[in-house]
Amino acid sequence: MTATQTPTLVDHLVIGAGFGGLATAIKLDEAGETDFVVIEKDSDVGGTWHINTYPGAECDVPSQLYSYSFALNPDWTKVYSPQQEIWEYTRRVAEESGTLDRFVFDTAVRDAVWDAGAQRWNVTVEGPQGLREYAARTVTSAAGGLSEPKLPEIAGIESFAGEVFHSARWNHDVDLKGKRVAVIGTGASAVQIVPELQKVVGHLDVYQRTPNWIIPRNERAFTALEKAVFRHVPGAQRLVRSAVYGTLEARVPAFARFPQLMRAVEMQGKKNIAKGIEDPELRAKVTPDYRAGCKRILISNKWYPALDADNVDLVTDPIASITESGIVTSDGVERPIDVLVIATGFYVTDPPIAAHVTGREGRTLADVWDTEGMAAYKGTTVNGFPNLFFLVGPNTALGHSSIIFIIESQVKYVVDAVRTLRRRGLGAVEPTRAAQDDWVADIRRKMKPTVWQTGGCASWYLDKFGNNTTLWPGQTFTFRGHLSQFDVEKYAVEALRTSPAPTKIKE
Ligand code: N01
Repeated sequence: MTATQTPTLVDHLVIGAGFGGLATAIKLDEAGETDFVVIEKDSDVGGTWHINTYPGAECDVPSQLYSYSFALNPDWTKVYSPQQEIWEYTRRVAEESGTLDRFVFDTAVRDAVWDAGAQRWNVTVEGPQGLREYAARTVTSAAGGLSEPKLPEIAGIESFAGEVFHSARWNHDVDLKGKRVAVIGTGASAVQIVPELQKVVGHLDVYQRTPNWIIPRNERAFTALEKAVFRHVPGAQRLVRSAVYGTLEARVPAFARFPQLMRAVEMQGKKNIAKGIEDPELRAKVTPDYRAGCKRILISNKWYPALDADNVDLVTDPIASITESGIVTSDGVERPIDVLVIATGFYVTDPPIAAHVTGREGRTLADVWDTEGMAAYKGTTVNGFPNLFFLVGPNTALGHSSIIFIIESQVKYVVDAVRTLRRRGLGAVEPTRAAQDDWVADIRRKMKPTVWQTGGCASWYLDKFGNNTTLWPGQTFTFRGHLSQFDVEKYAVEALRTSPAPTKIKE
C-alpha cells in the first residue's frame, strides 16, 4: 500500500499514543530530538485507558505505581484507580508536555517498510484525509501489548442477531437494563464487568472455560490527609511509591523460583470463594486446579457474590455454537440471550502490528515471529529490523508489577539509541543475531522454573510453541539495569549515508 504524495521526512515516528508512545514523545522532546510524529488510530491519547470504557474498568496495579516517575500524580482518589481517572492523567501529562502538536489522531499505520538505501522507514498511514507517507529514521512501536481484541472462533457466531461487542470496544448505546445477557470469558476484564452487569440486567449467563485465582481487592479511597501529604510534603509520595514497589518486587521469588510458595495465594483465593459463594457446587466450579500465578492473579471482592446472585448462571459446559438467538453448549442446551459480551482477551503473542512491518530482508515481523516465536533483543530491538524499537515487546510484560516501570526503562534505552545514532553519525543499527539469540536463551533458562511457564495452565503468556514469550522472568530493576545504556557494541551498525532531515513537523 503506498500513498501518492511525497513522503514527509521526520527523524522519528512513534506508533501509538498510550503510556508508551506518550513517554517516548516526551523523552525524545526533552533530549532535543524534536522532529517526531506520533501516529494514533484512536481519537485521543491514553491507549488502553482511553479505549477500554467497559462498566467497572479499573486498574489492578496500585495507583502509586501507575504514573510516570517524572509526573507523579498526587490527585489519585483511590488505592486502585478507575479508568477515567487514569485516562485524564495521561491527557493532562500530554497537555503539559507541549508535545501534542506532533500527535496525529484517528490515523492508523498501514505499512512500515525499511528502505536500506535511504536508511529510513517508509511508513504509510491512513487517516481522515486518506493515505499519507512518512520517511522516518527510526520507528518506535508503542502499539500496546493488550490492544487488539481477539474474538473467539465459535461456530455460528456471525449469525447472532442481537447486539454483540468485545469488552474493549464497549457499545454504550446498548441499554442492558432488564436484558438477557451473556459474557464469554472470565479473565481480568470479565471479572470487573460481570458485577456491574449483574446489577442492571434481567439475567446474566457467564461462560467460564477456566476459573482464575481471585484474591480480595484491598480497595479504599485516599483520605484528605493522605492527599494533602502527597501534594505538599516533599518526597512523601515517592516514599510511599517506593514502599509499594518494594512490596511487589519482594513477591517475585515466589513466582520465579519457588512456585510452591504460591500456596499462600491459593489459600487467600479459597477464602475469597468461601466468603463470596454459599453454594458448594458453585464453589467447586470456580476453584482452579493449577498453581496460582500461572495465569494473572486477579483481585476482586465483587466477582464471587455476583456469580452467586439469583439472576446469574455460571455455565461451565463448553460452548458448541452460537445461533441467531442464543448460545448452545456441548450438552445440547440453548440459552437465549439479547446481548453478547465477548471478554476473550487480545492478540498477545502474535501482535497484529507485526504484520505491517517489513524489515531488511523483505520479511514481515509477523512472518519472522510466526516461524521462530516472538523474540527481541532486550525486548526492544529485532535482528533484521534496523532502527525499529518495540515498547512492551517480547518478554517485557509483568505478572506482578506496573508495566509503566518497564516502559520507562525501554524509553530511556530508545532515546539513548537515538542519541548514539546522532553522536556517532550512524544511519542504521540492528542487534546482531548472536546478541539476540543469547538474550532469548537466557530468558528461556530463567523462565523454566517460574510459575508463569510451568504452573500447569494455558495462559495468554504462552505462544503456540508453549514458550512464555510475553513476561519478564524476574524483578523489574534487573530489567532496568540491562537497559540502562544503549549497548551499541551488540549491534551491527552502518554509517549515515544521507544527512538527517531538518524538517520540523507541525501537524
Ligand atoms: O482477557 P484474558 P482479559 N471460548 O485473555 C476466555 C489486562 N487487563 O481481557 O482462561 C470460551 O485474560 C478465556 O478462557 P481461558 C490484564 O493483564 C487488566 O480479561 O483461556 N472462552 C479467559 O477466561 C489481563 O490479564 C485489567 O480458558 C474463551 C477469557 O476468555 C489482560 O488484560 C483489566 C475463549 C480471556 O481472558 C487480558 O484480560 C482488564 C473461547 N473461544 C484487562 N477464548 C486491569 O488492570 C478465550 N476465552 C484491571
